[in-house]
Amino acid sequence: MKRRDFLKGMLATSFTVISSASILTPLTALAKAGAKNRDDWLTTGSHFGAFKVKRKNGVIDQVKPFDLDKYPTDMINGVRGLVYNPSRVRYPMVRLDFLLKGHQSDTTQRGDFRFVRVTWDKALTLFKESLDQVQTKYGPSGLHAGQTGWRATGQLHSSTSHMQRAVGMHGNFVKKIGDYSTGAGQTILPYILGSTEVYAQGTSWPLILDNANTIILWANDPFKNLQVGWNAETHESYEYLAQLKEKVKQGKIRVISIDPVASKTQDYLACEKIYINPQTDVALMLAIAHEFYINDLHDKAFIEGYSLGFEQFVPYLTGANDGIAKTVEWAEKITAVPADVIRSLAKTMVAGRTQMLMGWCIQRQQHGEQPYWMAAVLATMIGQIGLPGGGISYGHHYSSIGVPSSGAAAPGAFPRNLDEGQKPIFDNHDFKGASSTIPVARWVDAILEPGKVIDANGDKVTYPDIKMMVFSGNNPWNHHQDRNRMKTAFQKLECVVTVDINWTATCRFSDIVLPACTTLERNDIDVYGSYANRGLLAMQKMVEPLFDSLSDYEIFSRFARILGKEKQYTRGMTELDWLKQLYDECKGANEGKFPMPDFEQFWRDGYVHFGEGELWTRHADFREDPEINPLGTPSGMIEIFSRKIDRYQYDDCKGHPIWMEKTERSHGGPGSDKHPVWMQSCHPDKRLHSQMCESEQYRNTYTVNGREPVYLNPGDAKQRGINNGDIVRVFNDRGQLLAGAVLSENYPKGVIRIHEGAWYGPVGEDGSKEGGAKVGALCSYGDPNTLTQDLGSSKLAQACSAYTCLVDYEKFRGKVPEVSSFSGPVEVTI
Ligand SMILES: Nc1nc2c(c(=O)[nH]1)N[C@H]1C(S)=C(S)[C@@H](COP(=O)(O)OP(=O)(O)OC[C@H]3O[C@@H](n4cnc5c(=O)[nH]c(N)nc54)[C@H](O)[C@@H]3O)O[C@H]1N2
Ligand SMILES: Nc1nc2c(c(=O)[nH]1)N[C@H]1C(S)=C(S)[C@@H](COP(=O)(O)OP(=O)(O)OC[C@H]3O[C@@H](n4cnc5c(=O)[nH]c(N)nc54)[C@H](O)[C@@H]3O)O[C@H]1N2
Ligand SMILES: [Mo]
Repeated sequence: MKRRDFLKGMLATSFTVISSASILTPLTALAKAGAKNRDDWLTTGSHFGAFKVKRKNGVIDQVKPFDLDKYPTDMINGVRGLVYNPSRVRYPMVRLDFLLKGHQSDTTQRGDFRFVRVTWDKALTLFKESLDQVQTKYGPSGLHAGQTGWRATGQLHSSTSHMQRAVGMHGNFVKKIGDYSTGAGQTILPYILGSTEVYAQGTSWPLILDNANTIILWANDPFKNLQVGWNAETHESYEYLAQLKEKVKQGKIRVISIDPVASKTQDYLACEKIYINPQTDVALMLAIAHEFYINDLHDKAFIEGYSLGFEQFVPYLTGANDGIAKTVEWAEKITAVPADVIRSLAKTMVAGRTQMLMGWCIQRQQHGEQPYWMAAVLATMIGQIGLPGGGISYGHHYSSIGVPSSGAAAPGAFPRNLDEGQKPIFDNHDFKGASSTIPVARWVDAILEPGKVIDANGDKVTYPDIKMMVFSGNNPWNHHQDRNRMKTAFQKLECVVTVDINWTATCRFSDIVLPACTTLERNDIDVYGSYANRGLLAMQKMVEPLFDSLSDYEIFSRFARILGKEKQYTRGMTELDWLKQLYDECKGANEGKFPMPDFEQFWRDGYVHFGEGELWTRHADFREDPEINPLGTPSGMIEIFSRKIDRYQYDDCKGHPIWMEKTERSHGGPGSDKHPVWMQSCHPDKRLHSQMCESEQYRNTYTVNGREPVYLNPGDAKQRGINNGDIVRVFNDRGQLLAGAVLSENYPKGVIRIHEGAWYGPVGEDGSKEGGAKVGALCSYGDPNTLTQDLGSSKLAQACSAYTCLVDYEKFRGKVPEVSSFSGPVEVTI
């Protein structure tokens, strides 16, 4: 849309623009809004860690780590800014044209950021009426409320559960399967190793440290990624990483990191590194397997006793069936790992006890199933699966996996589904032939191509015709790929509702925006220590909800009241009733094993500690007796060849792992003649996805010229005339963004990094927020998903492939627009 058309649109209705600058109230004024007077230290928890807070004059003043957290993350310095920041949603708001025309609104205006403040009653009534329209006109296949995400910690206020229970009381809706994190991995591994593996507890760190001779960190940066956890973190893994660092120093354990970039973990451990061309790991793995095979280094007894299908795989390895032997020389050409290095790596891996620790990033790419499968084949050939300090793990970089679990029962949560016997108002299960569940990363495809039939994990999925979406506790305009494609898709939606704390880009592209409060503005409980399940934490309310924001429980209790179902929704219980009940149930389940005081005592103490856990080796039982303790695969064995997958007859996921070229690959691969640079959008060092980006002062500690950093190879940057601190335009045929240059030798030639979670802030050619609605608009802050590819990993998992992405970049020489991401909407009145 041209600026002129905008003005025309603006003249068509009469409203006033309230300066968007008015959103930027001074911090102290914000802080005082709705604060209460209690000045003692209180406990609470977050993905960033458990911590304590002291208030002064009813305002959050100081934050310090929880007593038991010996390795707090730097991000704790950003916690205060989660509450007090200019990006908060202050009031329920409705997009201008939606308020005027409802489901007949001009959806090309969606994203122009013009919103009108309304009351809670008005907003929730509009929400309900929209659901009525969609259920009446289209039925449940017209509504998708199934996306999930990283919400905040807390078992009671878990926001997606509230939204889904309440919306579920109105009617049925489309849901998702899988997640963005491990979509390819969690789909392939049940066929190979019998469970998702990615979310399973792993071999205890002390056993790894005592028994491993070599640790392979494959696409893995635990030192960065263990800073956050699914529950309230207490960072116990860092104690083990410190011990590992010492062992590396003493030469007792070799750690070899295989990664295209120099990671934070490499730097911390001072370990060995092998550079590999991005997206080529399967070729390296095949060459290692080939090396094992031709030198007779593989464990034939283990392969024979614990796996199936090696003999179908060997002809591919040797080239007997395709004419290409997967030799070290063959792999060197693809991976840039020298043949000698591969030979010596293969020898090292069978020389002693070798623990492979896989990161998740290499399965968020096209054919992401293959490296995970092939890594399992390598571990099988080495023959150490089930031994302490040997075998393979797919999770030691995540949420304290590998820290021995206490074994205590964890608390339950607020129910996501309807209670037994409850029925929705629109009790309709007719999805009109479409699937009621779709792969998590394929919803934008569905909006664009309703009715299309795709393959997914041995089944057919028929895309529903989605007309309305509801989001809470997730940020799809962060997590999904290819912004401009999303924009086109969103123009097809009649209504989008988002519940969030902040004016994220998802709110910007919504019609109804409802303000939730932060965890610090409500009471809750959660586990601390994530997978270690070390204890139970009281998450004590620090201040009253700011502005018009409400807790998720309160928002959806009010919504249920409008549906005439408040009692059904709340079961007649208050926030405190629920907390007490969740606590008492947990206490009951732990009776006699893990003593817990009564609720009041627990609340005063701030936590209850469950104690240490027992050491454990993954797959030890299977190793001990594969017949009594079979894996969950069809055969009960490790499946090097999967008959089941083979029968699907997919061209992009065959019966055994193979190397396949990507649609986009740097270093001479497809597409690199046009856009030569691989962009990795790894998980941020200073955020949890998009969360914490709103924490303004903390963000200012790492931004460059107010933009998200783009990490560049110094040689590549110099060739383009770029210096540290310059504003860079990164682009491809899918989109364009601005980011701030950081030159670093950690990034090799042809590789750049922009961390995911950078807030999307599109602006028009005139730099206006309104112009951000246009397809192709420039992102003023640096969201890498402006550039990524929206492509299923394969017909098997259909998972997110964000890392199959080529770009180019140049010094930005135009008029630099203001960052539009953080200052909220253009508030208008009618
Ligand atoms: N390019 C690229 N894209 C990626 C990835 C990548 O590596 N590269 N990684 C993918 C992965 S692994 C993941 S897990 C996803 C993450 O994607 P998401 O889980 O969607 O990301 P978050 O930023 O954590 O979004 C959580 C949202 O919930 C809101 N929220 C927090 N607490 C509350 C609450 O109490 N109530 C309500 N109502 N809302 C709340 C936050 O403000 C935030 O907007 O991103 C995926 N996308
Ligand atoms: N600080 C912080 N920690 C987090 C999160 C966060 O947002 N912030 N998010 C959490 C979540 S939801 C998830 S899913 C996990 C994500 O965990 P991962 O997906 O494992 O994490 P990443 O840091 O994205 O990537 C890990 C490493 O993989 C490397 N890599 C990328 N592509 C390739 C490749 O083709 N080959 C090889 N060999 N290496 C490659 C990267 O250079 C990087 O060093 O992290 C969790 N931990
Ligand atoms: Mo994730």
